[in-house]
Amino acid sequence: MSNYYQKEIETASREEILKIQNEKIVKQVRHVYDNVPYYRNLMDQKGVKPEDIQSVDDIKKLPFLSKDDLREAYPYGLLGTDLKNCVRIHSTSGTTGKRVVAFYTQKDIDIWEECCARAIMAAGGTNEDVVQVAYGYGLFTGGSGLHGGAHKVGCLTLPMSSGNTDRQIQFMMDLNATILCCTPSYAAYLGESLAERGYKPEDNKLKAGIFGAEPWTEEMRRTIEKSLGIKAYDIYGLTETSGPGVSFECEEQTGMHINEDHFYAEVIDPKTGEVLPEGTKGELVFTSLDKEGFPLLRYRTKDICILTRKKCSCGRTHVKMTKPMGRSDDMMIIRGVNVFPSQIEAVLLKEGYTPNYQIIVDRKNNTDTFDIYVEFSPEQFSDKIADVQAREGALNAAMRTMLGIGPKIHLVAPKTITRSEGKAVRVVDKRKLHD
Ligand code: DLL
Repeated sequence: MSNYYQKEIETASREEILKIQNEKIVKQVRHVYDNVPYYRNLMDQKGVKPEDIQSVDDIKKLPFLSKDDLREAYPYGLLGTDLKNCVRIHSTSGTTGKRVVAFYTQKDIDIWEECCARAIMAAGGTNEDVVQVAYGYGLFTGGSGLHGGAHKVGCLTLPMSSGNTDRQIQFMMDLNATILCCTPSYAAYLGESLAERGYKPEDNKLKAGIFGAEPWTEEMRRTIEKSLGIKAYDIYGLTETSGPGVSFECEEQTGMHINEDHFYAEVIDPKTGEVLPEGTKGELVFTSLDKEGFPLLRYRTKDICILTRKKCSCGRTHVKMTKPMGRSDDMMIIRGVNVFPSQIEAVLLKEGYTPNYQIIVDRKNNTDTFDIYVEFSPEQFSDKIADVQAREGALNAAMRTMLGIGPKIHLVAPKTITRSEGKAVRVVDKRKLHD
C-alpha cells in the first residue's frame, strides 16, 4: 500500500473530485472577477461573465493568462486579495524582463506545504525521516516548499539550501539524511562528489530523492539512482501556481499526479489554444482553484506534456502528467530542425557519458552552428587524438540518428564543465544575444 499524506482526497473517486472542482471554480471565478481588474478586463473583452462558469467544463470559455500578462501586471495587477492578507512573496529566476512576483496568504502557504507533504509521503517519507533540503531558499520556491512539506510530515528537516558541497556531504553523512531534495543536476553532482571522496553508494543512509525544477531524462534518473543508491522521484511545479508540489511521482514512476483538488489542468494546442483530448501532447495550462493571494486562471505554462487518467497501482486517482517533454520556448530550431535539449541528454547518457554537458548554438555566415561540449568520464579519458576523434565521430552519428542533424562534438577533460547547484544552464543560444 502506498504511503499517503491525505489519503481520502488523494484516492477520492472521479465524481468526488469533480464535485470539489466544480464547487471551487464557481466561487473562484466570481472572486477573481470582483477583485482582479486585470483579469476582469480580459473576461469583459471576451464577453464572458462569472455566471457563464458553472463547472470545470466551462473553464474553456475563460481567457488565457501568459507570462507576458504577468509582466504587464507587475507587481500588484494580479493580486487576488488585500495586501494586508498576504504573508509572503516568491519570485522566478527569469533571465529577461521583469521578474514574476507571486503573493501568498497563510492559507495559500498551508495548501502548498500540504501538496509538498503529499510528494514526500509518496516517496516513502514518514516522521522518522531526515530530509535534506538542498534546493535554494529565498525568492526561489524550491527550498521553502519542500521545507514546509517536510515539517508537515514531521520529518527532521535539514535546511541546507543549495551549494557548499562539502557541508552538504558532511551533514548528509553525520546526520544520516534519508531523503534528499534538490535539482537533478545537483543530485548528480553530489553523487559524483561522494564518489570522489571515496564513499560508495551504500555508505549513505539515503533511500529516496525528490528532484525537480528542471527537465531531466529517464537516463539521468538511472545515473542518479546508481550513484546515490536511492529511488529518485520527480516533482513539478512553478512559482506562478505556488511552487513545487503541483504534481509529484508515486512509486509507480509513470508520470506525476496533479493535485487536482487545488489545480485544474488542461492541455492545449500551443498555436491555436484549442483544448486537446486526454493522451494528446500539448501545452499545459493551470487554473488555481483555491489560491487567494495570486489566483491565476488558465495560466499557460509553456511546458509540453501529456495527461493520462490510466488507473495507477498506487491507488491515487488524480490525473497524471508525463515529465515535461521540453518547453514550447525551449525548443531550438537549428538549421530548420526542431531540437530539444532532453533529446541530447538522452543520447549522451545512453552512450555512457556523464550528465555534464553544454550546448552552444550560434550563427556564422547565415548558417547555424551547433556545438556540444561533453566531458569524458575519468574511466573513458584518453589523450590519444585517434581515440578522441573516434569517440567524437561515434557520438556525432548517434546524435544525427536522434535529431536528424549532426552537432560538432567536443570531448573535454573530466571536471572542466561548470557544475550547477540549482537549475543547470544547458543551452547557450548566442543567436538570441545577437538578434
Ligand atoms: O522550479 C518550482 C520547483 C521547485 C519545482 C523545486 C520542483 C522542485 P520556477 O522556478 O518558477 O519553479 O520554474 C518553473 O521549471 O515551468 C518547468 O519548465 C520547470 N520545471 C519544474 N519542475 C520540473 C520538472 C520551480 N520536474 C519551471 N521537470 C516549469 C521538468 C520542470 N521541468
